[in-house]
Amino acid sequence: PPLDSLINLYDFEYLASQILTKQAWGYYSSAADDEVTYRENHAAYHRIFFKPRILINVKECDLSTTMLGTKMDLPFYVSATALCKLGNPSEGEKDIARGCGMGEFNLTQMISTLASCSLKEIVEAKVNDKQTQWFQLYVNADRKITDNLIKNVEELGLKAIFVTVDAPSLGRREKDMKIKFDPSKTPEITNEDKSHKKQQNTRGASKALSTFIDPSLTWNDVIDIKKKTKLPVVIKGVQCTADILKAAEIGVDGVVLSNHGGRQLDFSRAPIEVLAEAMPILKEKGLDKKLEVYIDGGVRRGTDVLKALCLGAKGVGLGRPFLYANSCYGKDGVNRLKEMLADEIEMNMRLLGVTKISDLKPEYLDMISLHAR
Ligand code: FMN
Repeated sequence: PPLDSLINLYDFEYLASQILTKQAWGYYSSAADDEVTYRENHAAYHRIFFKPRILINVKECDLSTTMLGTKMDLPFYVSATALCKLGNPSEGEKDIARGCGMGEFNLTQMISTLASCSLKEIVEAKVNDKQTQWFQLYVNADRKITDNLIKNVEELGLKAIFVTVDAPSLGRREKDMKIKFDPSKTPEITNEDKSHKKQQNTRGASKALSTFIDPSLTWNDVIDIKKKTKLPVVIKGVQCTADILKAAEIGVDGVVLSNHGGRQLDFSRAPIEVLAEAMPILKEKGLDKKLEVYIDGGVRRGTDVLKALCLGAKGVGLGRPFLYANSCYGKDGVNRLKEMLADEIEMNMRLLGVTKISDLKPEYLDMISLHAR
């Protein structure tokens, strides 16, 4: 169908379910076990309501904000997803870079360690020099590989490192497991060694990728990474207040509240619930100024983004929606999805009676039902 006949993020998902290969759909859409957390990530947003203000001049509305010291046009970003070539075989992550830089707004792209284009290719695919890219780091058991990656990331001008910590082993993703992993049909991972290519006959792409990740990672490794780079370091995959406080203590620049889109521990709580619990505590301790809090998982509407921002998130990440848009329409799909979400955010900000991101506050929310799971 023509791209302009799609009107929301769910339309991309439905189309992807119809046209992607079984392997791509299985890997992209799957989540852990019974997928309870996957559903809850989005469902939790449905238990928060707004308290809009009236009779405010909302003619001019500004979506720009700052993340990790960089000015951003939009308060959301593309979160890291492995293997973008499964759905967009020729262009993969490069088309995400292009779509992010097209049109009125630049969007930030977080690039996965398990990307299927080389980091250099993805950086060179940017279409204007105001675009920001971040790097998502899986720490390899061989720390030399990790050190080289970090050096490469700095040289190529990426703006931050997000260390993923919620995947000491990969969750049980049964949709993906049902499809036998065929190395010859799977795009190369270009940033790392090629050990997954030797993995014959494993069940699913996830299982094959898991060889990259060091399960012995601890807080000390993150402290080491922080020492090794001048770039901001953010811990991705934090799931409770105690760990946010610990992250602040070791001096990282931020955390992403995330359960990996429900792909890891099933029955992890929705990140929006963790955010609602943690922010008042961080504010009370004055740590909200020291540490930026990001969130991802289940974000599918402009109103989801607004709720997270009201609760104090600095930025909101989306994974699958961009994979689907990129798989169905390449860079144009990525750009369209970005515009759709920007439009939804802008329109709903007006209806809420707010004209800039920094004015979004918990006072605009009714949280009474959040815990009524
Ligand atoms: N997170 C990482 O930190 N590194 C990855 O390589 C990575 N690959 C992913 C691959 C797929 C197919 C999906 C769906 C998610 C992946 N994630 C990865 C998690 C995303 O960064 C993000 O946390 C999650 O997708 C957010 O949930 P959403 O898909 O509901 O937006």
